[in-house]
Amino acid sequence: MNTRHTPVCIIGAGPAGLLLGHLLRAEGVECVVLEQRTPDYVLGRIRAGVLERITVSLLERLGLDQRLKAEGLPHDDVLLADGERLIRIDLADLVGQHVTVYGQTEVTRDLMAAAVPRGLPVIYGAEDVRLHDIAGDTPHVTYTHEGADHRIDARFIVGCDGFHGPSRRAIPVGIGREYERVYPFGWLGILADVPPCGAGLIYANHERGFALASQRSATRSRYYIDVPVTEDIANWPDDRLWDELETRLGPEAAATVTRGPSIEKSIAPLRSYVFAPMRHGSLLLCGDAAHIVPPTGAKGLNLAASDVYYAAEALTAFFLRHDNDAIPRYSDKALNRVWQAERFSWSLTRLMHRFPDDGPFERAMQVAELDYIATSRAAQLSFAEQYVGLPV
Ligand code: RFL
Ligand code: PHB
Repeated sequence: MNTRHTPVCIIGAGPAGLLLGHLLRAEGVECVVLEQRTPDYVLGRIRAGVLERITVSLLERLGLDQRLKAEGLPHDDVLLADGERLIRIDLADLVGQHVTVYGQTEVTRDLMAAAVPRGLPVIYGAEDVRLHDIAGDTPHVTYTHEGADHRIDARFIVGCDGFHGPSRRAIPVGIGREYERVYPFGWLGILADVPPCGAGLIYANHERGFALASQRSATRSRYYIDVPVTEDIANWPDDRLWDELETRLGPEAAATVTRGPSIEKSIAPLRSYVFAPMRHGSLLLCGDAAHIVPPTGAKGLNLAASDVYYAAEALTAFFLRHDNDAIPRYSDKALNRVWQAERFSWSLTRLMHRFPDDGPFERAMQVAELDYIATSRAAQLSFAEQYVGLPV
């Protein structure tokens, strides 16, 4: 068994794990990141696209924002379509902020490229990662790598290993509580190298279902529609998907859609989930390891970034200022923002999707809420404040 010691062992090299690793390294706190997959596999996952201020500011703070500044697309507004009209929420006018469209893949690529130059050790292909003795002050992690057994002794372990990783599961049953809502549909996404729809970011609630128009760059589009969670992707050849998207987005937006062959197409189930508390003993959880939001509010990656902000703050207070109170405060601070984002994502999902069990009353509630948003500056302000992200 090869054993090494490090103050912080981070499990998972997705955006949360890499961002935390860089923030700790920048403060001089040593850490090691363990990732079960290969770099190519991690970069192959097409996920988030909309960055809030907190995510952008952490990349700025690390000086890893050159490509983001050059290629990220600031969006001053977001649109809600209800089959008849386009309701424009002017983020810049309402709250003086914008969101930035820059793919999660690109964020991860930038963080990955800086790891070696900045001395952040990331071990890819770490198999059978297990957490031990997390309740006390001397936890350790075991794993195998290229056939050999390894052990890392750490003062803290941070679980950034996503919803299916081993960290959250290492917490004994009965210590935490799970809050969950599973939705009866998934999002069928398509990525295509065609110019994006001219109207910008549009969330549409059409009688045939939900649609979202987004983008990755001036030449790459990302669209979604909702489908039953049991749907087989083989039923959705590109032409059928483009037809359905155009119908659901409505004629005004559809007129600016450019079609093209898909370069990626997949179905993602929708779920709301929170595990609380987000710390047990020497284990802290960050990002999807602790919570999932439906993608409707574009909050998942941004919540991972705010968790990491709080975790880095607590860990640096512990190691650099010998402040023993910061770690116990981590979970409450992080959860405060998590619950706000959970509520927003859940309510936007409720507003913009046709649920199979909904009747005329539920539909009337959607129409009333969309009318309120369309006509009230106060309603738009509330939406905008949450869409650009509440302060950390
Ligand atoms: P990740 O990205 O899942 O990374 C976890 C990492 O841990 C590794 N891992 C392990 N490593 C070692 N040992 C093990 N046993 C391990 N098990 C797992 C994994 O291989 C992986 O590398 O979690 P992280 O870092 O917390 O990041 C969270 C985000 O990825 C996620 O919240 C977002 O993608 C959600 N999301 C969106 N978020 C936004 O903020 N804005 C968006 O516009 C947005 N759109 C989306 C989304 C998610 C989607 N899907 C597919 C769920 C759109 C979609 C369709
Ligand atoms: C995306 O571009 O992938 C995207 C945009 C907005 C969302 C979710 C995903 O709410």
